[in-house]
Amino acid sequence: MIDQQTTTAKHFMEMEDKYGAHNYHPLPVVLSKGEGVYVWDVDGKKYFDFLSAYSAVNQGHSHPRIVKALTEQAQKLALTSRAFYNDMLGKCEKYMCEYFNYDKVLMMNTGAEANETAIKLARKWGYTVKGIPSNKAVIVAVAHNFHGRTTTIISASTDPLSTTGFGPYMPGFQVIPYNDVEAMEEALANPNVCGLWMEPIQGEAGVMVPEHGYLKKAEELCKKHNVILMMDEVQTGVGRTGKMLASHHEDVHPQMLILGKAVSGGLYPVSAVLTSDEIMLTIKPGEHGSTYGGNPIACAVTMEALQIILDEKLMENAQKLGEIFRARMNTMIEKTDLVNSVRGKGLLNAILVNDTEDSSTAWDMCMKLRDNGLLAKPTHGNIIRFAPPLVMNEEELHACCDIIEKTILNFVAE
Ligand code: IF1
Repeated sequence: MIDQQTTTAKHFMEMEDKYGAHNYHPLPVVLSKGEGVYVWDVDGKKYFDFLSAYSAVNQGHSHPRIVKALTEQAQKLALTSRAFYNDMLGKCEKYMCEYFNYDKVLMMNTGAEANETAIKLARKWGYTVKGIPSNKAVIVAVAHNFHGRTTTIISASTDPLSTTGFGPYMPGFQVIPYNDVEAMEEALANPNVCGLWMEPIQGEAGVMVPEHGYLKKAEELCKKHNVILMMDEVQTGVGRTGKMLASHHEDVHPQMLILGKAVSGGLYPVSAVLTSDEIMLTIKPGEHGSTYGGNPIACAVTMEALQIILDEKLMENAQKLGEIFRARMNTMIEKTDLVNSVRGKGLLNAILVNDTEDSSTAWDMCMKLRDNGLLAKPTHGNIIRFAPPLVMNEEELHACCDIIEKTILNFVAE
């Protein structure tokens, strides 16, 4: 089938190909406008966004309240660095600590930086409070994790795509199987372990939801062995799974919470680590920082983005629409053998395509979805992640399910 891309779109794709790093393989669509649950391409075609920039746009594209907060602050005071105080950081720190119920917050910019900060805090606490011998601290990670792309973070990765060709790797990480309590109990008994580092639902791994009770067991074992539970909620947090945090599905309050993406509603890069005084105060002045971390614009945007989650009841909406979505997908799955299953919580879901990981079936399905007005992208080979903005309404969700059902049921593997 002749690709529907026009010369305009091809022009933009060719520029990226010629002048940009080839570190992504984007779906061939060139976007130029976003509003709420919709994006438009350069030819004016409208799409439902079913990826939400990997769950950074929970509040919808260019939410007017966040745009207003960003532009007003930008016209007042954008960046002071932390060399001086300003009238926004303390306000935002107070807001976030009360919002998530922690003593202190350290603001950074990207999810990777927040995870790097979490590693440094856990190690520092391990040495100065738990009494682990110098340079012997171990952080336990779980297989198929994704926490970012830095050389330290990938040192705990089990994904060859993340690790191959980027060694030598940072020592001090032990990887155990995900969703395996026995392996966890054994690993945490090591007195040199300072942290257990995980996602409550593994996004990149293909929306892997652990069995109920796994997170609560992790919290209990961390308390038993005096280990910090470092919960990466960069992708699952801020209402995405139908609760403020995915941890809340098991009433878990992680000792250390790692946030990013939707904490700033897709308008500005903001990330954060929240934890107790005992842990946070192990880092002293001059031992960690960032030029842009917690700048006035970041603060204005973050407070507005988080308030919107509450004001527009986006957690509740994600819970309700997620149940409808999975029910619709299960009805579709009964009519085809092209898709095996649907899984997820709230509006973080994925379908498992009935083909091998290295097949192009999931990709080809996403291309047809694009033609039919819905944008999504496979994670690993045969898994398609579906994660629309949480501002979607029921009518729009059913329209999206109609598109997905029509596309899948008419799909002919090429
Ligand atoms: C890419 C994945 C998703 C994350 C969790 C930390 C980070 C991420 C749980 C780092 C970032 C993004 C990064 C982006 C694609 C996307 C992604 F496929 F990479 F894994 F969503 F699943 N913790 N995830 O999901 O945050 O530094 O990017 O701000 O790197 O390709 P970041």
